[in-house]
Amino acid sequence: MTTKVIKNGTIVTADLTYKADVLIENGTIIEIGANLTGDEQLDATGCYIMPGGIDPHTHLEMPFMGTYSTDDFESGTRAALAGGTTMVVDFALPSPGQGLHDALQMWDNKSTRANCDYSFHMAVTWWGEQVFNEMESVIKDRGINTFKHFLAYKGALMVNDDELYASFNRLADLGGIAMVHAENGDVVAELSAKLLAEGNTGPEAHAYSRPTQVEGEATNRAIMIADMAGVPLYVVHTSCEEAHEAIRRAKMQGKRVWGEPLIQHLTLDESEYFNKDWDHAARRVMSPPFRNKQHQDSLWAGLQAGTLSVVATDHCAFSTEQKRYGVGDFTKIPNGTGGLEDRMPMLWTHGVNTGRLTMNEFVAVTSTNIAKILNCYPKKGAVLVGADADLVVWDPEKTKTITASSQQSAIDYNVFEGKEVKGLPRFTLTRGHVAVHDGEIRTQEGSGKFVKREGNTPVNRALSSWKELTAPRPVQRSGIPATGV
Ligand code: DUC
Ligand code: ZN
Ligand code: ZN
Ligand code: ZN
Repeated sequence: MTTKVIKNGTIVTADLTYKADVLIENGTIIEIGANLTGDEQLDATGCYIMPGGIDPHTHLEMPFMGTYSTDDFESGTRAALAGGTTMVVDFALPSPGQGLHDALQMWDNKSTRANCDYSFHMAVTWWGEQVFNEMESVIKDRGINTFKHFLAYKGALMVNDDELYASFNRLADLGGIAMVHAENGDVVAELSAKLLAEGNTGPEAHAYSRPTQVEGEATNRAIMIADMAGVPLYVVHTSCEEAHEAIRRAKMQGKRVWGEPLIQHLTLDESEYFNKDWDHAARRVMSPPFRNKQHQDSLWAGLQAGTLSVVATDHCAFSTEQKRYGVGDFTKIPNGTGGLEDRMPMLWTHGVNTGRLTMNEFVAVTSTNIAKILNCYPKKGAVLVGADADLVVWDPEKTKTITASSQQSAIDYNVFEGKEVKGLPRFTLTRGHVAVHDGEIRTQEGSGKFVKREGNTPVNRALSSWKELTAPRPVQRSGIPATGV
Protein backbone atom coordinates (compact mmCIF):
# COMPACT_ATOMS: atom_id res chain seq x y z
CA MET A 1 0.00 0.00 0.00
CA THR A 2 1.49 3.37 -0.98
CA THR A 3 1.64 6.19 1.53
CA LYS A 4 1.06 9.89 1.04
CA VAL A 5 2.55 12.67 3.17
CA ILE A 6 1.40 16.29 3.46
CA LYS A 7 4.48 18.35 4.31
CA ASN A 8 5.37 21.88 5.45
CA GLY A 9 1.87 22.91 6.48
CA THR A 10 0.22 24.12 9.68
CA ILE A 11 -2.51 21.90 11.12
CA VAL A 12 -5.62 23.78 12.21
CA THR A 13 -8.30 21.92 14.14
CA ALA A 14 -11.24 23.12 16.23
CA ASP A 15 -8.91 23.58 19.20
CA LEU A 16 -5.24 23.51 18.07
CA THR A 17 -2.91 25.22 15.61
CA TYR A 18 0.56 23.66 15.14
CA LYS A 19 3.14 22.75 12.51
CA ALA A 20 3.33 19.06 11.59
CA ASP A 21 3.32 16.66 8.65
CA VAL A 22 0.44 14.23 8.08
CA LEU A 23 1.02 10.68 6.84
CA ILE A 24 -1.80 8.82 5.11
CA GLU A 25 -2.21 5.17 4.19
CA ASN A 26 -5.24 3.36 2.85
CA GLY A 27 -7.51 6.38 3.27
CA THR A 28 -6.65 6.91 6.93
CA ILE A 29 -4.31 9.21 8.86
CA ILE A 30 -1.60 6.93 10.30
CA GLU A 31 0.88 9.43 11.73
CA ILE A 32 1.17 13.14 12.60
CA GLY A 33 4.61 14.57 13.41
CA ALA A 34 7.84 16.17 12.25
CA ASN A 35 9.97 15.04 9.28
CA LEU A 36 7.61 12.33 8.03
CA THR A 37 8.21 10.69 4.66
CA GLY A 38 5.88 8.87 2.26
CA ASP A 39 5.81 7.44 -1.24
CA GLU A 40 3.99 10.51 -2.51
CA GLN A 41 4.39 14.07 -1.21
CA LEU A 42 1.95 17.00 -1.19
CA ASP A 43 3.47 20.40 -0.47
CA ALA A 44 1.47 22.50 2.00
CA THR A 45 3.95 25.38 2.35
CA GLY A 46 2.02 28.50 3.41
CA CYS A 47 -1.16 26.46 3.88
CA TYR A 48 -3.39 25.21 6.69
CA ILE A 49 -4.24 21.51 6.93
CA MET A 50 -7.82 21.28 8.21
CA PRO A 51 -10.54 18.62 8.49
CA GLY A 52 -12.51 18.63 5.25
CA GLY A 53 -15.79 20.50 5.49
CA ILE A 54 -19.02 18.67 6.32
CA ASP A 55 -22.19 20.13 4.87
CA PRO A 56 -25.04 18.63 6.89
CA HIS A 57 -27.83 20.09 4.79
CA THR A 58 -28.20 19.28 1.07
CA HIS A 59 -31.03 18.33 -1.28
CA LEU A 60 -29.47 16.52 -4.25
CA GLU A 61 -31.79 15.40 -7.05
CA MET A 62 -34.73 16.01 -4.73
CA PRO A 63 -38.30 15.73 -6.02
CA PHE A 64 -39.78 19.09 -4.98
CA MET A 65 -42.42 21.57 -6.18
CA GLY A 66 -43.14 19.69 -9.39
CA THR A 67 -39.54 19.12 -10.43
CA TYR A 68 -36.19 17.72 -9.27
CA SER A 69 -33.32 19.82 -7.92
CA THR A 70 -30.72 19.92 -10.69
CA ASP A 71 -27.51 19.04 -8.84
CA ASP A 72 -27.38 15.31 -8.21
CA PHE A 73 -24.96 13.29 -6.10
CA GLU A 74 -22.32 13.50 -8.85
CA SER A 75 -22.31 17.24 -9.60
CA GLY A 76 -23.22 18.12 -6.01
CA THR A 77 -20.33 16.25 -4.42
CA ARG A 78 -17.95 17.45 -7.15
CA ALA A 79 -18.92 21.03 -6.25
CA ALA A 80 -18.45 20.19 -2.57
CA LEU A 81 -14.91 18.89 -3.08
CA ALA A 82 -13.97 21.87 -5.27
CA GLY A 83 -14.76 24.09 -2.29
CA GLY A 84 -13.07 21.98 0.40
CA THR A 85 -16.12 20.03 1.62
CA THR A 86 -15.55 16.27 1.91
CA MET A 87 -18.85 15.00 3.28
CA VAL A 88 -22.49 15.90 2.69
CA VAL A 89 -25.62 14.84 4.54
CA ASP A 90 -28.73 14.72 2.36
CA PHE A 91 -32.39 14.39 3.36
CA ALA A 92 -34.17 11.15 2.37
CA LEU A 93 -37.72 12.28 1.80
CA PRO A 94 -40.63 9.80 1.81
CA SER A 95 -43.69 10.99 -0.05
CA PRO A 96 -46.72 11.01 2.26
CA GLY A 97 -47.74 7.37 2.85
CA GLN A 98 -44.39 5.99 1.69
CA GLY A 99 -42.34 3.89 4.13
CA LEU A 100 -39.01 5.11 5.48
CA HIS A 101 -37.00 2.18 4.12
CA ASP A 102 -38.69 2.54 0.76
CA ALA A 103 -37.55 6.17 0.56
CA LEU A 104 -34.05 5.22 1.71
CA GLN A 105 -33.84 2.74 -1.18
CA MET A 106 -34.38 5.65 -3.60
CA TRP A 107 -31.63 7.65 -1.90
CA ASP A 108 -29.31 4.63 -1.92
CA ASN A 109 -29.79 4.38 -5.68
CA LYS A 110 -29.10 8.07 -6.31
CA SER A 111 -26.06 8.25 -4.08
CA THR A 112 -24.10 5.52 -5.90
CA ARG A 113 -22.63 8.36 -7.98
CA ALA A 114 -21.18 10.32 -5.04
CA ASN A 115 -17.59 11.56 -5.29
CA CYS A 116 -17.16 11.92 -1.53
CA ASP A 117 -18.54 10.31 1.61
CA TYR A 118 -22.11 11.10 2.57
CA SER A 119 -24.84 10.28 5.03
CA PHE A 120 -28.60 10.79 5.20
CA HIS A 121 -31.09 12.38 7.53
CA MET A 122 -34.55 10.81 7.44
CA ALA A 123 -37.51 13.12 6.87
CA VAL A 124 -40.77 12.47 8.71
CA THR A 125 -43.36 13.81 6.25
CA TRP A 126 -46.37 11.91 7.65
CA TRP A 127 -47.16 9.96 10.80
CA GLY A 128 -48.58 6.47 11.34
CA GLU A 129 -47.83 3.02 12.72
CA GLN A 130 -45.49 2.18 9.86
CA VAL A 131 -43.32 5.24 10.49
CA PHE A 132 -43.34 4.57 14.25
CA ASN A 133 -42.19 0.98 13.65
CA GLU A 134 -39.59 1.66 10.96
CA MET A 135 -37.85 4.40 12.95
CA GLU A 136 -36.14 1.80 15.13
CA SER A 137 -34.44 -0.07 12.29
CA VAL A 138 -33.58 3.19 10.50
CA ILE A 139 -31.52 4.10 13.57
CA LYS A 140 -30.22 0.69 14.59
CA ASP A 141 -29.66 -1.03 11.24
CA ARG A 142 -29.14 1.86 8.85
CA GLY A 143 -27.19 4.12 11.20
CA ILE A 144 -29.32 7.22 10.62
CA ASN A 145 -29.99 9.00 13.91
CA THR A 146 -31.46 12.32 12.70
CA PHE A 147 -35.09 12.88 11.67
CA LYS A 148 -36.29 16.09 10.07
CA HIS A 149 -39.79 17.52 10.40
CA PHE A 150 -41.18 20.28 8.19
CA LEU A 151 -43.38 22.77 10.01
CA ALA A 152 -43.90 24.50 6.64
CA TYR A 153 -45.01 23.36 3.14
CA LYS A 154 -48.66 22.88 4.13
CA GLY A 155 -50.42 20.21 2.10
CA ALA A 156 -47.11 18.67 1.04
CA LEU A 157 -44.37 17.94 3.58
CA MET A 158 -45.77 19.65 6.68
CA VAL A 159 -46.55 17.73 9.88
CA ASN A 160 -48.94 19.02 12.56
CA ASP A 161 -48.17 19.41 16.25
CA ASP A 162 -49.80 16.10 17.27
CA GLU A 163 -47.62 14.27 14.74
CA LEU A 164 -44.60 16.26 15.81
CA TYR A 165 -45.10 15.40 19.48
CA ALA A 166 -45.61 11.69 18.69
CA SER A 167 -42.50 11.58 16.53
CA PHE A 168 -40.39 13.49 19.07
CA ASN A 169 -41.45 11.07 21.84
CA ARG A 170 -40.53 8.08 19.71
CA LEU A 171 -37.11 9.60 18.92
CA ALA A 172 -36.47 10.30 22.60
CA ASP A 173 -37.04 6.62 23.35
CA LEU A 174 -34.80 5.46 20.50
CA GLY A 175 -31.90 7.86 21.11
CA GLY A 176 -32.49 9.84 17.91
CA ILE A 177 -32.16 13.56 17.29
CA ALA A 178 -35.13 15.61 16.04
CA MET A 179 -34.60 18.23 13.35
CA VAL A 180 -37.03 20.92 12.27
CA HIS A 181 -37.57 23.25 9.35
CA ALA A 182 -39.13 25.89 11.55
CA GLU A 183 -41.63 28.13 9.75
CA ASN A 184 -45.35 28.28 10.60
CA GLY A 185 -46.82 26.69 7.47
CA ASP A 186 -50.42 27.69 8.25
CA VAL A 187 -49.54 31.38 8.48
CA VAL A 188 -47.31 31.20 5.37
CA ALA A 189 -50.24 29.69 3.43
CA GLU A 190 -52.58 32.49 4.61
CA LEU A 191 -50.12 35.26 3.80
CA SER A 192 -49.31 33.76 0.39
CA ALA A 193 -52.99 33.58 -0.59
CA LYS A 194 -53.55 37.18 0.55
CA LEU A 195 -50.51 38.48 -1.35
CA LEU A 196 -51.59 36.71 -4.55
CA ALA A 197 -55.18 37.98 -4.19
CA GLU A 198 -53.82 41.54 -3.92
CA GLY A 199 -51.85 41.11 -7.14
CA ASN A 200 -48.43 40.56 -5.58
CA THR A 201 -47.22 37.78 -7.84
CA GLY A 202 -43.47 38.54 -8.13
CA PRO A 203 -40.56 36.92 -6.29
CA GLU A 204 -40.39 39.76 -3.73
CA ALA A 205 -43.75 38.54 -2.39
CA HIS A 206 -42.02 35.31 -1.36
CA ALA A 207 -40.13 37.30 1.29
CA TYR A 208 -43.31 39.07 2.46
CA SER A 209 -45.04 35.71 2.82
CA ARG A 210 -42.42 34.42 5.27
CA PRO A 211 -41.67 37.16 7.82
CA THR A 212 -39.24 36.44 10.65
CA GLN A 213 -42.14 35.97 13.08
CA VAL A 214 -43.25 32.77 11.34
CA GLU A 215 -39.77 31.39 11.92
CA GLY A 216 -39.52 32.65 15.50
CA GLU A 217 -42.90 31.16 16.41
CA ALA A 218 -42.14 27.77 14.89
CA THR A 219 -38.68 27.62 16.46
CA ASN A 220 -40.09 28.38 19.92
CA ARG A 221 -42.87 25.84 19.42
CA ALA A 222 -40.47 23.10 18.31
CA ILE A 223 -38.18 23.79 21.28
CA MET A 224 -41.07 23.55 23.73
CA ILE A 225 -42.41 20.35 22.18
CA ALA A 226 -38.92 18.83 22.11
CA ASP A 227 -38.53 19.72 25.78
CA MET A 228 -41.79 18.01 26.69
CA ALA A 229 -40.70 14.92 24.77
CA GLY A 230 -37.16 15.08 26.14
CA VAL A 231 -35.49 14.89 22.73
CA PRO A 232 -32.44 16.85 21.49
CA LEU A 233 -33.39 19.30 18.74
CA TYR A 234 -31.42 20.58 15.72
CA VAL A 235 -32.98 23.62 14.04
CA VAL A 236 -31.99 23.81 10.36
CA HIS A 237 -31.43 27.07 8.46
CA THR A 238 -31.78 29.49 11.39
CA SER A 239 -32.06 32.81 9.57
CA CYS A 240 -33.28 35.47 12.01
CA GLU A 241 -32.89 36.96 15.47
CA GLU A 242 -36.28 35.65 16.70
CA ALA A 243 -35.23 32.05 16.00
CA HIS A 244 -31.72 32.62 17.30
CA GLU A 245 -33.16 34.17 20.45
CA ALA A 246 -35.27 31.07 21.10
CA ILE A 247 -32.25 28.81 20.61
CA ARG A 248 -30.04 31.02 22.77
CA ARG A 249 -32.59 30.97 25.61
CA ALA A 250 -33.03 27.20 25.36
CA LYS A 251 -29.28 26.65 25.53
CA MET A 252 -29.00 28.85 28.61
CA GLN A 253 -31.72 26.72 30.24
CA GLY A 254 -29.66 23.59 29.67
CA LYS A 255 -31.73 22.28 26.78
CA ARG A 256 -29.87 20.36 24.12
CA VAL A 257 -30.73 22.52 21.10
CA TRP A 258 -28.54 23.51 18.14
CA GLY A 259 -28.96 26.16 15.43
CA GLU A 260 -27.62 26.07 11.87
CA PRO A 261 -27.27 29.32 9.91
CA LEU A 262 -26.62 29.07 6.15
CA ILE A 263 -23.78 30.82 4.34
CA GLN A 264 -26.43 32.46 2.13
CA HIS A 265 -28.21 34.08 5.10
CA LEU A 266 -24.89 35.23 6.54
CA THR A 267 -23.74 36.99 3.36
CA LEU A 268 -26.77 37.89 1.19
CA ASP A 269 -29.67 40.11 2.24
CA GLU A 270 -33.31 40.74 1.36
CA SER A 271 -32.47 43.51 -1.13
CA GLU A 272 -31.78 40.70 -3.63
CA TYR A 273 -35.56 40.23 -3.95
CA PHE A 274 -36.10 43.83 -5.01
CA ASN A 275 -33.82 43.55 -8.02
CA LYS A 276 -35.74 44.70 -11.13
CA ASP A 277 -34.61 41.58 -12.98
CA TRP A 278 -37.23 38.84 -12.32
CA ASP A 279 -34.70 36.04 -12.89
CA HIS A 280 -32.21 37.59 -10.45
CA ALA A 281 -34.80 37.71 -7.67
CA ALA A 282 -36.37 34.31 -8.41
CA ARG A 283 -33.00 32.57 -8.43
CA ARG A 284 -32.63 33.65 -4.81
CA VAL A 285 -36.03 32.42 -3.66
CA MET A 286 -35.49 29.96 -0.86
CA SER A 287 -37.13 29.26 2.50
CA PRO A 288 -36.54 30.91 4.83
CA PRO A 289 -35.84 33.96 2.63
CA PHE A 290 -32.84 36.26 2.95
CA ARG A 291 -33.18 38.79 5.80
CA ASN A 292 -31.94 42.30 6.61
CA LYS A 293 -28.61 43.32 8.16
CA GLN A 294 -29.90 43.22 11.74
CA HIS A 295 -30.66 39.52 11.38
CA GLN A 296 -27.34 38.85 9.66
CA ASP A 297 -25.52 40.50 12.57
CA SER A 298 -27.43 38.25 14.97
CA LEU A 299 -26.31 35.14 13.08
CA TRP A 300 -22.67 36.22 13.07
CA ALA A 301 -22.87 37.00 16.76
CA GLY A 302 -24.32 33.54 17.38
CA LEU A 303 -21.39 31.89 15.65
CA GLN A 304 -18.98 33.99 17.69
CA ALA A 305 -20.76 33.29 20.97
CA GLY A 306 -21.31 29.61 20.26
CA THR A 307 -25.10 29.87 20.49
CA LEU A 308 -25.24 28.85 16.80
CA SER A 309 -23.20 25.77 16.03
CA VAL A 310 -22.93 24.91 12.35
CA VAL A 311 -22.77 26.71 8.97
CA ALA A 312 -24.52 24.78 6.17
CA THR A 313 -25.91 25.50 2.66
CA ASP A 314 -29.32 23.81 2.21
CA HIS A 315 -27.90 23.28 -1.32
CA CYS A 316 -30.99 22.80 -3.49
CA ALA A 317 -30.13 24.08 -6.95
CA PHE A 318 -32.73 24.86 -9.61
CA SER A 319 -31.95 26.21 -13.09
CA THR A 320 -33.36 29.51 -14.35
CA GLU A 321 -35.75 27.51 -16.53
CA GLN A 322 -37.07 25.71 -13.43
CA LYS A 323 -37.37 29.00 -11.50
CA ARG A 324 -39.56 30.32 -14.34
CA TYR A 325 -42.31 27.83 -13.43
CA GLY A 326 -43.25 30.60 -11.04
CA VAL A 327 -43.74 33.46 -13.53
CA GLY A 328 -47.07 35.04 -12.55
CA ASP A 329 -47.28 33.15 -9.21
CA PHE A 330 -44.40 33.37 -6.74
CA THR A 331 -45.66 30.34 -4.82
CA LYS A 332 -44.70 28.15 -7.80
CA ILE A 333 -41.04 29.26 -7.90
CA PRO A 334 -39.07 26.17 -6.79
CA ASN A 335 -37.55 27.07 -3.40
CA GLY A 336 -33.82 26.63 -3.14
CA THR A 337 -30.34 28.00 -3.80
CA GLY A 338 -26.90 26.49 -4.32
CA GLY A 339 -23.81 27.03 -2.18
CA LEU A 340 -21.86 23.77 -1.78
CA GLU A 341 -18.76 24.98 -3.62
CA ASP A 342 -18.79 28.43 -2.02
CA ARG A 343 -19.60 27.78 1.65
CA MET A 344 -16.00 27.39 2.87
CA PRO A 345 -14.37 30.20 0.79
CA MET A 346 -17.25 32.61 1.56
CA LEU A 347 -17.16 31.87 5.29
CA TRP A 348 -13.38 32.20 5.40
CA THR A 349 -13.50 35.49 3.47
CA HIS A 350 -16.34 37.05 5.49
CA GLY A 351 -15.56 35.33 8.79
CA VAL A 352 -11.85 34.70 9.26
CA ASN A 353 -10.47 37.48 7.03
CA THR A 354 -12.67 40.06 8.77
CA GLY A 355 -11.69 38.88 12.26
CA ARG A 356 -15.19 37.70 13.17
CA LEU A 357 -14.09 34.07 13.49
CA THR A 358 -10.78 32.52 14.45
CA MET A 359 -9.42 29.79 12.21
CA ASN A 360 -10.25 27.25 14.92
CA GLU A 361 -13.83 28.51 15.13
CA PHE A 362 -14.01 28.20 11.33
CA VAL A 363 -13.08 24.50 11.59
CA ALA A 364 -15.58 24.03 14.42
CA VAL A 365 -18.56 25.45 12.53
CA THR A 366 -17.73 23.95 9.13
CA SER A 367 -16.77 20.45 10.28
CA THR A 368 -16.04 19.39 13.87
CA ASN A 369 -19.22 20.54 15.63
CA ILE A 370 -21.50 18.75 13.20
CA ALA A 371 -19.38 15.58 13.25
CA LYS A 372 -19.88 15.49 17.01
CA ILE A 373 -23.62 16.25 16.83
CA LEU A 374 -24.18 13.59 14.16
CA ASN A 375 -22.09 10.99 15.98
CA CYS A 376 -19.39 10.47 13.35
CA TYR A 377 -16.51 12.17 15.22
CA PRO A 378 -13.54 11.53 15.12
CA LYS A 379 -13.87 9.40 11.98
CA LYS A 380 -14.91 12.72 10.40
CA GLY A 381 -14.22 16.31 11.49
CA ALA A 382 -10.77 15.59 12.97
CA VAL A 383 -7.07 15.60 12.12
CA LEU A 384 -6.11 12.66 14.34
CA VAL A 385 -4.37 9.32 13.89
CA GLY A 386 -7.07 6.83 12.91
CA ALA A 387 -9.41 9.43 11.41
CA ASP A 388 -10.43 9.29 7.74
CA ALA A 389 -8.04 11.33 5.58
CA ASP A 390 -10.80 13.75 4.58
CA LEU A 391 -8.67 16.87 4.56
CA VAL A 392 -8.41 20.27 2.97
CA VAL A 393 -5.06 21.96 2.44
CA TRP A 394 -6.18 25.56 2.59
CA ASP A 395 -4.28 28.36 0.88
CA PRO A 396 -5.20 31.62 2.66
CA GLU A 397 -3.63 33.74 -0.10
CA LYS A 398 -5.41 32.15 -3.05
CA THR A 399 -8.14 34.34 -4.57
CA LYS A 400 -10.88 34.06 -7.15
CA THR A 401 -14.05 35.73 -8.35
CA ILE A 402 -17.07 33.45 -8.06
CA THR A 403 -18.75 32.91 -11.43
CA ALA A 404 -21.30 30.45 -12.76
CA SER A 405 -19.11 29.82 -15.80
CA SER A 406 -16.33 28.34 -13.66
CA GLN A 407 -18.43 26.44 -11.08
CA GLN A 408 -18.98 22.68 -10.77
CA SER A 409 -22.72 22.96 -10.06
CA ALA A 410 -24.90 22.04 -13.05
CA ILE A 411 -27.07 25.18 -12.90
CA ASP A 412 -26.65 28.25 -15.10
CA TYR A 413 -26.07 30.93 -12.42
CA ASN A 414 -24.58 31.41 -8.97
CA VAL A 415 -26.18 33.47 -6.20
CA PHE A 416 -22.68 34.70 -5.22
CA GLU A 417 -21.80 35.74 -8.81
CA GLY A 418 -19.04 38.37 -8.87
CA LYS A 419 -18.06 38.01 -5.21
CA GLU A 420 -14.32 37.96 -4.52
CA VAL A 421 -13.03 35.31 -2.14
CA LYS A 422 -9.59 34.99 -0.54
CA GLY A 423 -8.86 31.56 0.95
CA LEU A 424 -9.35 28.44 -1.19
CA PRO A 425 -8.27 24.78 -1.27
CA ARG A 426 -4.88 23.91 -2.70
CA PHE A 427 -5.73 20.23 -2.26
CA THR A 428 -8.94 18.51 -1.20
CA LEU A 429 -8.48 14.90 -0.10
CA THR A 430 -11.33 12.44 0.21
CA ARG A 431 -10.19 9.38 2.17
CA GLY A 432 -6.64 10.06 1.02
CA HIS A 433 -7.44 10.56 -2.67
CA VAL A 434 -6.51 13.99 -4.04
CA ALA A 435 -9.83 15.00 -5.61
CA VAL A 436 -8.86 18.65 -6.18
CA HIS A 437 -5.41 20.04 -6.89
CA ASP A 438 -5.10 23.79 -7.51
CA GLY A 439 -8.59 23.95 -8.99
CA GLU A 440 -8.04 20.90 -11.19
CA ILE A 441 -10.79 18.33 -10.54
CA ARG A 442 -9.80 14.68 -10.22
CA THR A 443 -12.91 13.26 -8.64
CA GLN A 444 -13.80 9.56 -8.89
CA GLU A 445 -17.50 9.10 -9.53
CA GLY A 446 -19.00 6.49 -7.20
CA SER A 447 -16.06 6.45 -4.79
CA GLY A 448 -18.03 8.03 -1.92
CA LYS A 449 -19.18 5.76 0.88
CA PHE A 450 -22.19 5.95 3.17
CA VAL A 451 -21.28 7.00 6.73
CA LYS A 452 -23.26 5.19 9.44
CA ARG A 453 -24.13 7.15 12.58
CA GLU A 454 -25.51 5.47 15.64
CA GLY A 455 -28.23 6.61 18.00
CA ASN A 456 -27.36 8.15 21.33
CA THR A 457 -29.37 6.32 23.96
CA PRO A 458 -29.34 7.46 26.67
CA VAL A 459 -26.54 10.01 27.00
CA ASN A 460 -27.68 12.68 24.56
CA ARG A 461 -31.13 13.44 25.93
CA ALA A 462 -32.18 17.03 26.42
CA LEU A 463 -31.03 18.31 29.79
CA SER A 464 -34.19 20.10 30.84
CA SER A 465 -35.58 18.54 34.00
CA TRP A 466 -39.19 19.41 33.14
CA LYS A 467 -40.17 15.82 32.44
CA GLU A 468 -38.79 14.48 35.68
CA LEU A 469 -40.37 17.22 37.79
CA THR A 470 -43.83 16.90 36.32
CA ALA A 471 -44.13 13.18 35.63
CA PRO A 472 -47.35 12.11 37.38
CA ARG A 473 -46.78 10.18 40.55
CA PRO A 474 -49.07 9.38 43.51
CA VAL A 475 -49.18 12.12 46.11
CA GLN A 476 -47.86 10.95 49.48
CA ARG A 477 -49.58 12.50 52.54
CA SER A 478 -48.73 11.26 55.98
CA GLY A 479 -51.72 9.74 57.74
CA ILE A 480 -53.99 9.83 54.70
CA PRO A 481 -54.40 6.68 52.58
CA ALA A 482 -52.92 7.19 49.09
CA THR A 483 -55.81 5.39 47.38
CA GLY A 484 -59.39 6.55 47.76
CA VAL A 485 -61.45 7.14 50.87
N1 DUC B 1 -35.99 25.31 1.61
C1 DUC B 1 -35.55 25.57 0.39
O1 DUC B 1 -35.34 26.72 0.06
N2 DUC B 1 -35.35 24.54 -0.44
C2 DUC B 1 -35.49 23.20 -0.09
C3 DUC B 1 -36.29 22.96 1.09
C4 DUC B 1 -36.34 24.09 2.02
O2 DUC B 1 -36.73 23.94 3.14
ZN1 ZN C 1 -35.90 23.46 5.12
ZN1 ZN D 1 -33.38 22.00 3.36
ZN1 ZN E 1 0.25 22.32 -7.43
